[in-house]
Amino acid sequence: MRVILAQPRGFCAGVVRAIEIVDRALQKHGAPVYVRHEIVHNRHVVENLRNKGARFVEELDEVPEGAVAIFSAHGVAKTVERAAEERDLDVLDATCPLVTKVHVQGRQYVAAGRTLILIGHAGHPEVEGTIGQIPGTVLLVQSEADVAKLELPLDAPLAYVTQTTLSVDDTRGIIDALLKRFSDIVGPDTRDICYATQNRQAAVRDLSSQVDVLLVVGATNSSNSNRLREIGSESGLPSYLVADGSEVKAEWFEGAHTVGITAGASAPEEMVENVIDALRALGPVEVSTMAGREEKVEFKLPSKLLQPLVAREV
Ligand code: 0CH
Ligand code: SF4
Repeated sequence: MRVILAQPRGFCAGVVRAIEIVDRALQKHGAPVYVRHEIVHNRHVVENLRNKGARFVEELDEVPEGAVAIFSAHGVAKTVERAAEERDLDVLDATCPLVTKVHVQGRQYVAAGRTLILIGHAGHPEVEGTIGQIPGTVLLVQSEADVAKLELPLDAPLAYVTQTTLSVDDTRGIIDALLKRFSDIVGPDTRDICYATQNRQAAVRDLSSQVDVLLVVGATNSSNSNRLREIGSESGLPSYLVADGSEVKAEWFEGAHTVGITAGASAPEEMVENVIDALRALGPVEVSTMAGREEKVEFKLPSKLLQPLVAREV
């Protein structure tokens, strides 16, 4: 069997930064440090940090007063920031700077007197965070059909922003529907969909034309990983989302000569290797990587973590 790896795949700059923040917080403060929500949507990443002393909670009332609390890469609402202040928590914010950029953009549109529409998936933590970062009403739109249901004057001053990990193609359709229906609407095109999401989607579309089966390494609650699997399916390929090699099933590869593998922005490369090992258990495998775009994006750590780390007394 031939295996072709997508390029780029796996960790993005926001995920690298978020994990580094938890690691450095543990080195600086010692265990435990508290992380609100999975730092990124990946069980292996979470388990690894838990073993080092991170404690994962869903809400801040589970964090003792005065403790170190880290916000996940997906961002949080203003109410969460305020709750952290009230509990006197030592906050480290691992919100991806590209998610924060959307928050800032949304607030600017509202300050300019526009009603804000957020294109995204209901219930996703990034969507809850973005809605909660904008003063006033934010209207959530999940599909082109939702655009038709918006009860707004057709000439109302509107603006839109998007979740960072959506399908570029679906979002384009929703934006076109908004521009067609409303006469005074502004927004950032599909550029709120971050560089990593866009690059991984473009690579997997390219890869889909070269393989018989597609495996996406990622978690079921990872938005960007699900979008990669959908692109495989839309290209007519049997496409499967797997957390690791233990979920790979032999029957998926009957009659297949070439398997494509990509990984969501929150999936560690070790899990890609683990999936390749699972394929090796089925028969000989020849692995190559497609030619693809090189990514050089890096984000700065919070200034609190930039001081050189001094060895802690034990
Ligand atoms: O794709 P989603 O947003 O579900 O998140 P993830 O899988 O944790 O990947 C990292 C992206 C975090 C925020 O953009
Ligand atoms: Fe940031 Fe994009 Fe990665 Fe999300 S997927 S953490 S927005 S770089």
